[in-house]
Amino acid sequence: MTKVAIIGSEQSGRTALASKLGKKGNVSDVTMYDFSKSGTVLMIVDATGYPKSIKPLVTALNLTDIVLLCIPPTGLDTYTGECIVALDILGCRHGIVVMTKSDLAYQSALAELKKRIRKITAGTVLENWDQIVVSTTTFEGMEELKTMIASTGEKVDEELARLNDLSPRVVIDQVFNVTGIGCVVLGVVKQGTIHAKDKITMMPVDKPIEIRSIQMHDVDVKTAAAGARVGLALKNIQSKDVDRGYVISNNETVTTDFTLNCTLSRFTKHVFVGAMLHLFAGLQSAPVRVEKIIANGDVVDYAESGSECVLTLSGSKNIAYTKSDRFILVNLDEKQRFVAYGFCDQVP
Ligand SMILES: Nc1nc2c(ncn2[C@@H]2O[C@H](COP(=O)(O)OP(=O)(O)OP(=O)(O)O)[C@@H](O)[C@H]2O)c(=O)[nH]1
Ligand SMILES: [Mg+2]
Repeated sequence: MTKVAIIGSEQSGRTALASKLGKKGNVSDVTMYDFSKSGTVLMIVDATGYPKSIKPLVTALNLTDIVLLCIPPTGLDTYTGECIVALDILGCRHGIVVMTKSDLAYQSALAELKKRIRKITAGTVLENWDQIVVSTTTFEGMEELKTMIASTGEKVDEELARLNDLSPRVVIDQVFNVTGIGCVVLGVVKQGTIHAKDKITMMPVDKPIEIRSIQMHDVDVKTAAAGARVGLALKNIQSKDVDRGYVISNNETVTTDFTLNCTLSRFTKHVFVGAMLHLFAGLQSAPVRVEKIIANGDVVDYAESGSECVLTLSGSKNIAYTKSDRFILVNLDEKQRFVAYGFCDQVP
C-alpha cells in the first residue's frame, strides 16, 4: 500500500487532486481518500485544515511516505514556503512537486515557475524531487503522476520491508467506539509486524491491551507489517481513554520534559530562553517552554536561526517516544511556524 500526503498553500488544487486519485473517506482536519484496483492500493491524505492550523500538515506527513506538494500557476507564496520548511524539518525524503491547474497557465510561465522552484528548493530535501505539470480539468499529466507515485511507492516498500523485524509500533490517528466490538482505532504500523491476539501496551498511558483483530481495507487479516494502514479492535481499553497520537508499542519512553539536540531552520527567528513553543513527536503535540540553551558548549540566552544547539524544554503533557524519533518544534505565533527539529539520543 502506498500512502500519499497532498499538501500546499490555499487554493493550490489539493482537494481536486485528491478526489481524482481516490474515493473520499474519513473527514477530520485531514481528509482521507482511498483507491484500490488490480493490486494497487493507495491511501491519500489531504491536509484539509492547513494552512489555518499546522496540525493537519504534521498529521498528513506522519501518516504517509510520499508527498505531493501542490503549487498552482500563481506561484509560491508564504505557505508554500512554510510547506518546504516543514518537509525539510520533518526530513520527508520522497515526494513530487505537482504544478497544478496547468490548463490555466502558459507554457512559458510554467517553465519559469519550474526554474524558480528548483532554485528555492536547492539545499532542501526537495532538491531532487521530480516536478510534474498536471490539470484535474484536462487530465494533463494525471496518468504520468500515477506512474510516478507507483514507482516511488516501490522504493518506499523496499525501505519499509527493512523495518519489519523491529519491535512493533502503531501510531493512532483515529479512535471510535463500535457497538458490540468496543474500542476501534485506525493507525499506521510505523515499524515491526503486529498480529491478532498480540499483547502490547498503549502509550503514553502505559495500559496493557490486546489486539483483538486487525483489518486492512475492511478485510480481516492476521498480521500487518511496517507501512500498513490498519484498523484495530482493542481489548482492555475504552475509546475514551485513547487519543490521536497515542502509540501501541512495548518500547516507549514517556516524559513531559526533554533535552534535544536541535537544528534550527534557517527560516525561523532566533529561539530564546523563556520562549513558549509547541513540540510534535509523531502525531502527539504539547506546549513546551525553553528552559535552557547550550550552543557550542556554552549556556546562552538565545540560539540563532540555522544553528545547532541543545534545548532543555519543559512541558506538562506526557509524550511517548523512542530514541530514533525526530521531534519538531514550532512557534504558532510566527508567520513561518516551523522552528527546529531535534533528537533525544544525540545529546552529549
Ligand atoms: N481550471 C482548473 N481549476 C482547478 C484545477 N484544480 C483545481 N481547480 C480549481 O481551483 C480551486 C481550488 O481547488 P481545490 O482543489 O479546492 O484547492 P485546495 O488547495 O484544496 O483549496 P483549499 O482547500 O480551499 O485551500 C477550485 O475552484 C477548483 O475547482 C485544475 O486543474 N484546473
Ligand atoms: Mg482543499
